[in-house]
Amino acid sequence: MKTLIVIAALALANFSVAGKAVASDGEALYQQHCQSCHGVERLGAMGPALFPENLSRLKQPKAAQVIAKGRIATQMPAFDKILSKQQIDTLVDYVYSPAKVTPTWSINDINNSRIEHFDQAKLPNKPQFDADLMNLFIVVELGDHSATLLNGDTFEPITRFKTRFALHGGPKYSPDGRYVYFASRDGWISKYDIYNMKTVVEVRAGINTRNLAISSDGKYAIVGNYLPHSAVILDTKDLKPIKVIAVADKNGVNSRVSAVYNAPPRNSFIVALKDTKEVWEIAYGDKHGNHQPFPIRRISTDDYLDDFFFDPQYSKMIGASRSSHNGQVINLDDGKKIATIDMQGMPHLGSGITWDYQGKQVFASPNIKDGLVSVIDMENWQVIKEIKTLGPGFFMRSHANSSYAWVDVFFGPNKDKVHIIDKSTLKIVKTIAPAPGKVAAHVEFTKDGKYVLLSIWDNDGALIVYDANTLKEIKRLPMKKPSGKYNVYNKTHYERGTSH
Ligand code: DHE
Repeated sequence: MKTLIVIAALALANFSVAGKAVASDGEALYQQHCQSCHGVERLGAMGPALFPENLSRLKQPKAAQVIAKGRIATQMPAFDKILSKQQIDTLVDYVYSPAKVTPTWSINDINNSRIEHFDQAKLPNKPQFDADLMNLFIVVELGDHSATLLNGDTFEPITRFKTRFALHGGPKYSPDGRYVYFASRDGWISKYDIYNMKTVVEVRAGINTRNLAISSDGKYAIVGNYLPHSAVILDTKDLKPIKVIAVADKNGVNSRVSAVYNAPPRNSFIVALKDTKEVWEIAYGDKHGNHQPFPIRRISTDDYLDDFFFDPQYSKMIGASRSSHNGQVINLDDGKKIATIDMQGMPHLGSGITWDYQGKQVFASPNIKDGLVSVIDMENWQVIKEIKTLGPGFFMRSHANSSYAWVDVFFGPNKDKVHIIDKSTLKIVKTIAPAPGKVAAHVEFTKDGKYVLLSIWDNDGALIVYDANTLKEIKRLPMKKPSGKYNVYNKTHYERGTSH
């Protein structure tokens, strides 16, 4: 814990937030209990930034409840055994009080933060190791903020390297698979050259960042931020900022960015806004090859949308608010809502996958509140089946060449279990518990779909390789809290069974 605090403090030390806050009970409590995750000066680190501007959708009594009971599907623990009701209320008052000076992070700050570790022009254009470049994996290890480059044929690590503190969201590959781009929760974007096994350039694109996406031509990255309320477009060559877009709805009400996505057939980025009922589409190229100036198309939505899924053609977007039981289906071409999906609990659409079932395309999503997987017909948007699981799940995966979909039970007493679902019967055919008592979560398939890699999400954890047909364990590699793993081919080819 102490190390975390020091790293977070170092990482956040050079911000333009003035002065030391006057010592108060609230601040003292914050320093003692919250700072290691929510950052120095409330700027966010592993947890989000805590300012009134970032808490507009959370009423104060609800915030007190979150502190007392923890927050579902996050790393936020319950404090009701440690803090009294009065202390919790004092903390709530503190995080809803304005910052002494509003934190800013301008295009100049972004530019000045750039670190060129290597002259990219001088690096060889050939891989410095022997492997199928399309069947490599990057495995993120949260335990010591590292990543492993793994050979997907031999399951041998090729190299292991340090990442920034607290990566979040999937790292994104360049279309040729040579580069991988990482985003950390505290705003750092790192470009890693897989051929040369080197982090070549880094830039800090925000103070509290959600994730990044890469354009289909590989030329641009977009970064979505909670703080400041901005979306930043970077040139992937050198990570220089091209444009910083201040995010506000058509009435000027500003908003955090929940997440950014690439929509390949549309040559555009989709930007999900957290605090307004709008989704944006930002074109990065037209049919004439023109790429600037990134025009914003506003799509109005009926509700706030926290979580998203796109159909494989990127013509429809399914969005859900964490506070409602409905999913909205929006036609991206005309921006109109075409259906409402009645869904139980809190579906985790971001982890949804699609496959063909009885001649139609279905979409399936785990649920972060209830123990179920919803399977939805993508023609009429009706729920075909709710598959009961042993508890709420976070991630779901499959592959076109596999008969099975894998879903974890991330939360609750069965967090060590993973279900394997037969895609043709929609029934659970096997439940495994590879490391009893430890969270088992997040799978990814090899390029050919023949093997499955699963994380034991623990500091004394492992990456386990399974035969995707026999479901037998093949290999176990010790790792430090491995979280996501990302196959170059599946990601760059937008395989239907994985996240994009
Ligand atoms: Fe994630 C992806 C949002 C908490 C691990 N998470 C994503 C994405 C979004 C998202 C929008 C897709 C972006 C992408 O991949 O580019 N996550 C959220 C939340 O809103 C939530 C619930 C609260 C928060 O703290 O932000 C949340 N996420 C978590 C965690 O607590 C997890 C388990 C641990 C961690 O790292 O913080 C976690 N999220 C992940 C991972 C991915 C991810 C490993 C990439 C999944 C993939 O396979 O692509």
